[in-house]
Amino acid sequence: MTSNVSMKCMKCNERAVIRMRQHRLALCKDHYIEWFVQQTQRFIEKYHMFTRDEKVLVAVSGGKDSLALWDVLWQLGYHAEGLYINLGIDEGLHYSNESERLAREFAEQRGLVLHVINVEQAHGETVPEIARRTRRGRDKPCAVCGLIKRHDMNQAALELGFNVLATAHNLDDEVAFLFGNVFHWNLEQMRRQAPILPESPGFARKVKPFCRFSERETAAYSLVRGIAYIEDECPFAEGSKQLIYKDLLNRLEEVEPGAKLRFYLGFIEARDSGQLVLPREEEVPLELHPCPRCGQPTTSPGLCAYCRLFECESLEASETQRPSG
Ligand code: Q46
Ligand code: ZN
Ligand code: ZN
Repeated sequence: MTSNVSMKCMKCNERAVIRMRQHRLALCKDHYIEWFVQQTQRFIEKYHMFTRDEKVLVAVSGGKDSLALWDVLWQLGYHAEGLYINLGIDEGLHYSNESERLAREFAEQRGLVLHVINVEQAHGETVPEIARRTRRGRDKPCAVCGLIKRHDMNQAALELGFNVLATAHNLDDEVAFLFGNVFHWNLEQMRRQAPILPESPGFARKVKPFCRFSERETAAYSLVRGIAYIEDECPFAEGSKQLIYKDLLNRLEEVEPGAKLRFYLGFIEARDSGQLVLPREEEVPLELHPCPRCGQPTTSPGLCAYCRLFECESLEASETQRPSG
């Protein structure tokens, strides 16, 4: 959004509400909504994410990106239902309960179906409580939280009969993730990072229809559509490496508009065309078998990392499930 009141929409000459330097485009409210919805449809088709015959489960956090994604898919006429996972992060801020309230309100206003998983009701402990029992989660619950979310989202998609799981990762998320992977030479993660991860036995297809929109663009869409979303960040996000990378990349974008999009698309193109060669799946064999407790595929010889979280008091949640990317 911009405070430049004299700027005009390039389609109708009305007052523009946003100027996107990287696209050389300024648009009024109505034309911005139209552009944003059409672009999403273009990305869905370009990356063969899903068709109108498929049911899509949208992972909803109550934040601007995920509610915007659900709103756009609803406007485009897709069969999209929501999934909210209440993590029990309520210390001080009532973050989880407030975001659940906003997700429910959004769904009710549009007559949409929202599925809710409550971690504390399911396991008798909140995510921060579960994390505190593990070595990796003692200081910060994010690794354990990510493991729980990935597991629950995939399981819910399969059990509810959805073969497509949509998340609202935006360009800023993707570029920060890519930057971190390059910085640490995490080739395995670089191989998997993509707008779409095809389904495989035991795993739903994962798609990211907003991967080419900047955070500023998704925020502007939510604002002009009047979507009520949780504005607070999760309290545990503070000081994360992802936020530091985002800050660095935003500074770069200021002096070089379009740098983030070029970095992301350049990587995807170089990898997918074979110019950039990363280890292929066959060279990194992963023997998957169903977890005896939850049935989800795992590389672990016994219970999967998720089920081991609930086994005993001090287990380390090693990463044995396929990362969601
Ligand atoms: S919700 Fe969970 Fe995030 Fe909060 S505890 Fe960390 S991983 S920051 S996306
Ligand atoms: Zn206009
Ligand atoms: Zn399991």
